[in-house]
This record gives sequence, C-alpha cells and structure tokens, in this order.
Amino acid sequence: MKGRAVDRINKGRLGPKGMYGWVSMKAEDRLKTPQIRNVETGQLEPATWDEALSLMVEKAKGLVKEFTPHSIAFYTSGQLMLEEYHSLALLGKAGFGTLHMDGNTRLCTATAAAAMRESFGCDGQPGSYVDFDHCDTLFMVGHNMAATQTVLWSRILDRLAGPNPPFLIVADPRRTSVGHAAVENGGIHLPARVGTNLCLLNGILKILLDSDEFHDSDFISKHTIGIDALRETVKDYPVERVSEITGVDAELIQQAAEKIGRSKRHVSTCLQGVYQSNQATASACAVNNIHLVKGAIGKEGATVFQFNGQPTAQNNRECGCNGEFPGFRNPSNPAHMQELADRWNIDVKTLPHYGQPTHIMSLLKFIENGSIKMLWISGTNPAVSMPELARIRRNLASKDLFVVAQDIFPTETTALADVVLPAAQWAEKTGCGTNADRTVHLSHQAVKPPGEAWTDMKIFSEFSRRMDFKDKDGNPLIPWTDDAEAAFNHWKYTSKGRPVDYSGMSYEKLTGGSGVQWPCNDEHPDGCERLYTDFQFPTTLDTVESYGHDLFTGTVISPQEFKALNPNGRAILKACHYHPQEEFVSDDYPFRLITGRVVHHFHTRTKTGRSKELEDAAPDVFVQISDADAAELGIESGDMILVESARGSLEGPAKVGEIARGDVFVPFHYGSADQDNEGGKKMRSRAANELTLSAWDFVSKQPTFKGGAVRIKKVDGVQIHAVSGQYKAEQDRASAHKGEGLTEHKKEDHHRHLEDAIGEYDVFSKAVLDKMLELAKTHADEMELRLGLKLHHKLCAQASERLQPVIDKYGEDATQAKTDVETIVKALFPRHRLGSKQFQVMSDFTGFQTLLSHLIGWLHVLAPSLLALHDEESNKLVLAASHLFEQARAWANDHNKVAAPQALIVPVVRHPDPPH
Ligand SMILES: Nc1nc2c(c(=O)[nH]1)N[C@H]1C(S)=C(S)[C@@H](COP(=O)(O)OP(=O)(O)OC[C@H]3O[C@@H](n4cnc5c(=O)[nH]c(N)nc54)[C@H](O)[C@@H]3O)O[C@H]1N2
Ligand SMILES: Nc1nc2c(c(=O)[nH]1)N[C@H]1C(S)=C(S)[C@@H](COP(=O)(O)OP(=O)(O)OC[C@H]3O[C@@H](n4cnc5c(=O)[nH]c(N)nc54)[C@H](O)[C@@H]3O)O[C@H]1N2
Ligand SMILES: [Mo]
Repeated sequence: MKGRAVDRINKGRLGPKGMYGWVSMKAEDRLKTPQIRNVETGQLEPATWDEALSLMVEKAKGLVKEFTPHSIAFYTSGQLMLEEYHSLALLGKAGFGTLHMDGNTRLCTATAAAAMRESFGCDGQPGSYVDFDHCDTLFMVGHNMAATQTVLWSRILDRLAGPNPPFLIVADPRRTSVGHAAVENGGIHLPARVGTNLCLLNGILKILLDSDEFHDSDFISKHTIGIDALRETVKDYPVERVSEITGVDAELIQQAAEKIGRSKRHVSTCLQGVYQSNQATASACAVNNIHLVKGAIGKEGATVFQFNGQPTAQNNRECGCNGEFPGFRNPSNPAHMQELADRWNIDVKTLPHYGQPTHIMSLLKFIENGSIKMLWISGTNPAVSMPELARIRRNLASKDLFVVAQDIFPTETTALADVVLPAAQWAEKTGCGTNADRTVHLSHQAVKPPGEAWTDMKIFSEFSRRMDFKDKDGNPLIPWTDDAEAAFNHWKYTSKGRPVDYSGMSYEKLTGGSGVQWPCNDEHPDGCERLYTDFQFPTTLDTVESYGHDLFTGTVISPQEFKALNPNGRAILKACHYHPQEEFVSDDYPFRLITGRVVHHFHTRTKTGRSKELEDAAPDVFVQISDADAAELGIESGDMILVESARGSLEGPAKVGEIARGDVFVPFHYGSADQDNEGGKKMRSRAANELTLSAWDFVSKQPTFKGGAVRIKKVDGVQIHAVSGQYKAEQDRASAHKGEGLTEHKKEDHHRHLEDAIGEYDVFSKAVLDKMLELAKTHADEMELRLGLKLHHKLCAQASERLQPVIDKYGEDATQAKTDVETIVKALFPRHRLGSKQFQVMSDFTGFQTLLSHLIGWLHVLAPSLLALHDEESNKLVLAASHLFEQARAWANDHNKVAAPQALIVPVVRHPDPPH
C-alpha cells in the first residue's frame, strides 16, 4: 500500500490503518463460500451460490406475493462502491419498490446530509480540502480528526507548523490530540459537556450577531432568509448562561467567538460529536449559520465541512440507499420522481416515494411487530455497531425474520444469519468512492477475491436477474453483472443534470491522475472545486431536495409552507433553541456516556483487529473518566471498571484524565467475535453499545451514541458473565428452526389492517354525513349554516359514493369502528350547553371539526398505503374525498373564527333552555 503523490486528497500520505490494516485482506478466516443455516443442526454450512441465491429468491418471491415488497428490507453500508450502491438502489427501489432501504450511514452521516438539506436545500459538500490550506481560523466541533482522519490531520499539522498558521478552536468534552494541538499552538479548547453543542453554538452566534464587525449584513440580506428568527432565538444565550450549561469558561467562549468574528477565511468542521449528540441536525445547522452570517462560504479558505466518516458514505446518499432518492431527488416532487423513472425506464409507481423512507430504528420496530420478514444486511455489523445491542440481537435472532448477511469476514452479525454471502472487498474489485469534498476516486482491482467471494455488485445484480426484474421494455432491470464501468455509465446518466452530476466523468478520466470533484459536466469538464461560489443555493421549489423540518420537533415542512417561506435561491438560516438531553442523569446513573473511536481501530475491527500492529497498539476497550471523578471514586488508571446503564453493562480498564467531569468515554470497537469463548462463559462484555439507548435525532433520525446515562464502579478483576448476550443469541438462532425448517410465513396466520382502516373510514364518513344533515336541521334558523352544511353534504356524499368501489375492492372490517363511533360522537356533541345559541353553534362546530379530523386522519393513512399497493386510481379517489372533507372542516373552522369574538366576549342574557 502506498499513497499517490499526484492525488489532490492524500498527496502520497497514508494513515496507520492504510499502512497496517490491509494485511487483513489475506487473513485465513475470510469468508470464501456462501453458507446456509442447516435447520437440522442449527449450524451455518457451506453451500453453492446457486443454492444460496435460489433460497433467497424463493423466500423473496413468496413474501412479495403474500405480504407485498414492504415485508423485505435492506440495510447496507458506507463501505461499498458507488457502482454497488447504484445496483442495490435499482434492486430495492425499482425492482422490489420497497420502502425499507437504509444503511449504517444512518448511524454515521445522516445528519450531515440533513443539515445541508435544511440550510442549503440539498446534500453536497460545499467546500474543498484546499480550503484547509487557506483558512485563518479553523473551528472543529465534535471532531477528533487526529484519530479519525489522520491524513487530513497531517495537512492541518503542516499548517500549524508553517507560516500564518490558522487559529484552531476545538469543541470536545475530551482533550484529544486535536484539543492539545489547539492549546499548544495558542488556540482554544472548549470542553463543553456532552450534549450541549447547540447551547454553545447559539451563544457564539449571539456574539457574532451582536457586533456589526463580526457578521456580514450585506450577505445576510442578499443571500439568506431567516435572520429575524435567528436573532430572536439566540438572544436567550448570553455567554454567562452558556457557560453555566456547557461548563466552559465564559471568557474562553467570548474569545473563541471573537476570533471567529474577526476571521476573514473561516473553516468549520463537524463530525460525530455533533451528529451523534443531542439535537444533532439543529447543531449542525447552527454551524452552517455561523458561515452564513459571515458570508464564509463558496470562497477560497471559507467553508463548512459537514464531514463524512466512512469511505463511501457520500455515495450511499447520492445513490439513494439511505432513505434518500438517487441524485438528491426530492421524493415529494412529482417531477423529480418522473424524471428518475424515465431515466431508469420504469413505471414511476414502483418508486416508493409515498411516505417518509424508513430509517433503521423504525425498521427495528417493524421487525418487532412482525411486518418485516426478510432483512438483507450488506457491509455492516449491526450486532456491534447499533445502539442497545440486547435489542438488536433479539431482533436478529428472531425466529420469524429471515436474515441474509453479506460480509468479507465472519462477524457477530453473520453468526446470527440464515444465509451468509461472501463478498470481495476493495482492492479485489473496481469501483468509485467519493469523499467529503466531492472528489471521486476510481480504484481498480489489484488482487483476486478469495475463494468464491463475489463483488457486492455481482451479488445484487445476479439476484435481480434471478428475480426476473425487468424495465418497461422487458430488458433486465440491471443489465450488468460484474461490469463496474457499465454500472458507472448508467449512474452518470441517472445523475445528469442533478447537483451531483457525474455525467462528464469517465473511467478514463478517473484513471492515472488525481480524483475529480463533482459536478463534472459540460459546464465543468474537469470537475468543480467549490459549490455556491455565486451564492445561489438550490432552494427554489423546483430544485430543493427536501422542504425541510422544524428543527426542534422534527415536524416536516409542507410544500405550501416552503413556498410561503420563498427562499428562492437564498440559503436558510435555521434557528432552534437548546433542549437538554432526553435521558437525564440521575442518582442511579450519574454519568454521561460518550462513545467513539481510537486511532488504531476501524469500527467493529473486522479488518484492524486482524492486523498485528494495530491490534497490539489497542488490544482492549477502556473507560475514560476525569481526574476529579477518579479521585472521588478512588479509581486509578488500569483498575477494572464496571459501567452500567439501564440497558446493559460492560467491563474494561480505567483510563484517567483529559475528559470533562461527569462524562465517561468508551470506544465502541470491541465486540465479542474474537474473544475467547468457552461456551460463552469467559466472554467479558465489552461492547459500548450494550449501554447505549434507542434514541435518535428528530430530523436526521441518527441514533444518539453520545450522551446516555451510566454509573461506574471499580470491580475486583473481571466479573465473568455466565452467558454473554451474543453467545446466548447465537444459541437462540441455532435452535430457532431445529427440526422444523425455516419459518414459513403463511398468510392465514396473519392479519392485515387495511380492511380495518377502510372500515373506520366507512363508518366515520357515514357519521360525518349524518351529522351534517342533523346540524343543518338543528340550526335551520341560521340560513348560512343550513345552506353551507347542505352544500358540503352534497359534495362529500358524492365523494363517498365514488369511494364505494375502493371499499368493494379491498373489503372492510368495521367491527372496531362501529363500537367507537357512538362514544366519540356522544362525547363530541354534549347535549346541554348552558348559555347562548351562538355558544351552542360554536360547540357543535368544534365537535364537528374534530369528527371530520378523525375521518380525515383515516383518509390520510389510506392514501399512501394505496399508493404503496400501486393502486393510483384508488389513491386519487381517497385524496379527492379527503380534499372535500378538509374543505368542510376549513369552512366550519372559519365560521367559528368569525363568530368567536362576539360570542365569547360580549355577555348575553342566559338562554333558559338549551337549544337541543
Ligand atoms: N481510527 C478510526 N478512524 C475513523 C473511524 C474509526 O472507526 N477509526 N471511523 C470513521 C467513521 S465511519 C467516522 S463517522 C469518523 C468519526 O470521526 P469522529 O467524529 O472524529 O470520531 P468520534 O470518536 O466518534 O467522535 C469525535 C469526538 O466527539 C466528541 N464528542 C462526544 N460528544 C460530544 C458533544 O456532545 N459535543 C462535542 N462538541 N463533542 C462531542 C468525542 O469526545 C470525540 O472525541 O471517523 C472515521 N475515521
Ligand atoms: N456506540 C457507538 N456506536 C457507533 C458509533 C459510535 O461512535 N458509537 N459510530 C457509528 C458509525 S459513525 C458507524 S459508520 C457505524 C459503523 O458500524 P459498522 O458498519 O457495523 O462497522 P464496520 O465494522 O465498518 O462494519 C462493516 C462490515 O462490512 C464488512 N466489509 C468491509 N468491506 C466490505 C465489502 O466490500 N463488502 C461487504 N459486503 N462487506 C464489507 C466488514 O467486514 C464489516 O463487518 O458504527 C456506528 N456505531
Ligand atoms: Mo461513521
């Protein structure tokens, strides 16, 4: 392994993982042949590709037929190649048309993508690594670059040692090498407590906005919207209050903000200390805000990096394997979806764009509910990397879930699968990866994959062929099998004209020299160094990738609301108040847990754990605590510590110092796959995710790996667990189907709720229509009401009639609805309102709106469900009916609003008899 001096990114340098990690490629225990779990013995046994794929195809076809494609889910990686994600997206979104495609990128950079969509309208890193060479201040938020991006860190160290070094500001509860470098070079380390980013950033923004010298009013007014709300929000964050919440000296915060304020060329970076911490998207957007108020974007040496972690996390997002749509297309924009369908030559109905894409944490819920019956995992090891491992294992080992795991090594996850597929890894295959400054690198195959391992691309496309997935003209949906260049060319066509435009690239252009930055097209034939140099952002209604969210609650902004905001090419300053972490520390669990990385290991160590140099350098988990806490608890470095949360526990040696008081850090790399396992007895629990909780950011849905509550205590040597969780899950999996054969998912044993929802609609629409006539009668003396109700009744009754065929087509079960309707109507229309007639009308109309809302609620769940069944016609009828009922509700609401002031504030003579 060597770096390549011509390359614009690494300039010939390698980090420790690059230098020493590759040896694992030759490791003896690479997966070399497919495996299928033998239902008699419960063990995984070697099988041929034909056997493995045939079993999967049989299972998948059966599920699609009986349970729709939405009973099948994909969970992929940030470590495959662009061409492989593109193949997988075709398979999942165009072949199956399943709603359920997510990746470990959800755990990784979902927030980066979300924050760029919120602020700039679209995913896509605005800056260039060259900007690190030119900046005068560098602000790193929750980013331990010295451990996690060592090659780029060398570039920063060059700057710090060279002429005109940048002023380095680091926000991290731990004093990492990055924090040390800041302080040693006259910069600032802000050791803000875990979970307080947004408070700190709002405080900094306040200082920037309070002084004309520190922001660019001209840029703000010309190129942004939202400044008033931002000012209004950050005024509540005076530096003293911020200091109290974050635990950082007020003077330091003030200095840091002033440095940023005075800088001419400012660069910021965010990573997991933001994305996996409290209020992730809001905090990442606050960093974007710093750049927008200073006009520090789209210029040399001035930009923000919403960093990526994994080598190809960016490609996963670009290709649409992480809840996005290919080419950063907006699923709520019909024109975007039609364009994609045309490029792929498929029916737009197949594209699952009718709901919010499922994120992995809600996928878990569906697995638990039993509605996901097949899960295909590729290039990720959730049995170590996902939060709350006990829950993950329970799901993966569940008898009713058919699990396929596609990896290069046996892992904690493959050990729980029904089918294991051996993949080729990088260097054994050809394909592209795109980094955090949009540079696309092509890496050519250098060596052969071991045994019978296939490339991930070949696995996905061969499976698609066996599923018989075709385009509109009856040609194979994925026409390539192992031809990466053919896949790349198809992707070029898919991305053409989008912000993420690869159309001007070719394998030839990407070979031999340096990588090329997208967009690369006729306008930018050699790629494009920076985005937004003209300060035009993709925030028009036609271009925007997402209409965005309210950052505090995660509520989706509707196209209408977005239209009213009218950013129209301007960036969006998104404001949000700080809110403390969801799980509070308590007397029982007084410490906050931070989980993260060390320099020598990569994630779940499948590669780095097989390199002697790296494993020797970091052989075990550790528990880092502050000097003050250690002194209080009588703990010294090396003492064995038990860490417990409400969900699980682990044990590891203590490492004292360089962390904020009250915070505890544990690296998450260490699973159990390489532990000495004498029947499970000797396995010391040491995976950080035994402790973490199933909580996530409301906007990006990224799990909060930083910040749960734990307690710690010194223990005497290793507390040996009788049976560790992973070992037990493996036993469960092995015995799950013993002697029975795989779970047969029989339709007869299942219940579908579509018929229940139709029953609800039917019963409540009748109730609404009856109520319209009844109210028209009760209030017959008020002509406006009487006529209005009758008109609405006529329209709604017609719409209901038109819906009858839908009821007939699917059938209905109204048992539950029938028992509910009476109670609800009775409660909504109390008979004895004392007082005026006007007040009685108001009460009736309020109840009427609620009854309508209940009905509309059912129509709103039916609409996307019918689309998911590709029944556009029924969907249209439901939407039409829903529109008319909504109109009736708006009318009633309007009536009440107009009448209210008079009815409520001017006293009238008491009405002796209630009018009913
Ligand atoms: N050696 C190595 N390098 C890697 C990886 C690896 O596993 N090993 N993984 C790669 C991947 S996929 C990723 S995503 C990146 C991740 O790279 P980083 O984000 O740099 O790594 P982490 O250790 O997860 O977290 C960074 C820092 O956030 C701090 N932090 C925790 N909570 C908070 C908080 O509330 N606020 C602030 N301001 N800081 C906080 C932690 O103390 C930690 O030092 O690294 C990539 N590079
Ligand atoms: N507590 C805690 N948990 C975390 C984090 C944290 O900071 N704290 N960080 C999160 C983040 S940012 C990330 S990115 C995730 C990472 O979590 P994972 O994705 O689970 O971690 P990896 O070990 O990288 O898993 C990748 C798997 O793919 C396999 N693999 C490698 N190359 C290939 C290939 O070409 N093809 C196939 N099919 N397989 C391949 C590897 O052997 C490995 O088993 O962890 C998340 N989990
Ligand atoms: Mo990551």
